[in-house]
Amino acid sequence: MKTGRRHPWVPGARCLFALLALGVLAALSARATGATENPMRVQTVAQGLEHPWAVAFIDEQRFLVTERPGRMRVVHADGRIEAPLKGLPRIDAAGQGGLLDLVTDPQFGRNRQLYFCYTEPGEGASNGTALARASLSADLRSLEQVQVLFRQWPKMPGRHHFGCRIAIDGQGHLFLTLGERFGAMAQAQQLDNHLGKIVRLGRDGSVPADNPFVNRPGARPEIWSLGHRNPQGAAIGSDGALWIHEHGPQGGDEVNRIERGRNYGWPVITYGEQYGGGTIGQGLQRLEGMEQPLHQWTPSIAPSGMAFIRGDRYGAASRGHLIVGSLRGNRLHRLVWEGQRLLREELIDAPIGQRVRDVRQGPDGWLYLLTDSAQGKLLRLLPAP
Ligand SMILES: [Ca+2]
Repeated sequence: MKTGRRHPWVPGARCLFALLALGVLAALSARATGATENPMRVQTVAQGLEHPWAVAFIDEQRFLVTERPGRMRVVHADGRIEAPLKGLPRIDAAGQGGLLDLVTDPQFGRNRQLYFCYTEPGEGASNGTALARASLSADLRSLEQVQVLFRQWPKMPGRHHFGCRIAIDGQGHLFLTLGERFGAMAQAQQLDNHLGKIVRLGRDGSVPADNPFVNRPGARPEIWSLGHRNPQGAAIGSDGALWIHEHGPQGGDEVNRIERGRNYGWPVITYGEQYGGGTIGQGLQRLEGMEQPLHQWTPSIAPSGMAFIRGDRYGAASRGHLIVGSLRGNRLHRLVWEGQRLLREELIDAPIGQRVRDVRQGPDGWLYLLTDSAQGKLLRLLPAP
């Protein structure tokens, strides 16, 4: 009997057509966003870190990790997490503030020195980003000779936009990114304060004589660039320059290559808008005398942490690629450059599952990630098998 019997091929064909249609749609949408699948895998090195913010490297077996509530710990490659180091200064850990970035000195193997930035409490309810230098004790249990090298001025009440990424260039200069503290965005355009600036210092905290505004009356001599919002990623490129990214408001997250004395525009120009909609200022995206970002993300990805791939761990073709963490998408973005021109952007498909706070390359050549949660992880990023 034929009636009532459905040919077994028919539902299979429907499924096949549906899958094909989905595949075409996925390919089109990937092309539209410039994003392609880019599989990688992750290994968990350690877990149970409370809102970890920055990772640095003692050697190939030991890490230093900051936790935003105000702790710095030694973490071992086998996953052991030590008790917090003693000797940290007072830290105002609330909102986005706390113990934030950390880098080791280029001569760390000899001098055991490191630099960290944090939210320093001030008078009343005020606070501000500060940068300190310290030595790691031989027994790895404490920080010694802690010295504050720089304090953002003015301190302000609030819990937002501390910036606080540190990078050291090939000449040994320290760069520190500083947010505009959210309530004072117009100050990012003024040279008489450190809000919304990047500063450049000697590693002893001194002001280099060739900083751009040292001879300008009323200007803060530490300033290297101005017009920033809240930069939370910084790395030195293979061109020797400082590259950063910064959070936009609603949309308009940016990648910038920082040049001496330049104005990066916030809040006069931006590709973002007010939270909930509406222009910022006059709603300008470009203005003479203000730098354009090399790349911008609208909608925002909430970038945090970045590293340029050096060496061949991920294949020679990956050298120079910029890997950016995203707090919003629980993932990584890969940016491929030709000089300062973005050739393409890809999403890295790796099972991270939490907000990415930091991205660094270790002395072993692997990239390490921190995930920002109450049970944060230190992850190692590996090529897909
Ligand atoms: Ca800008």
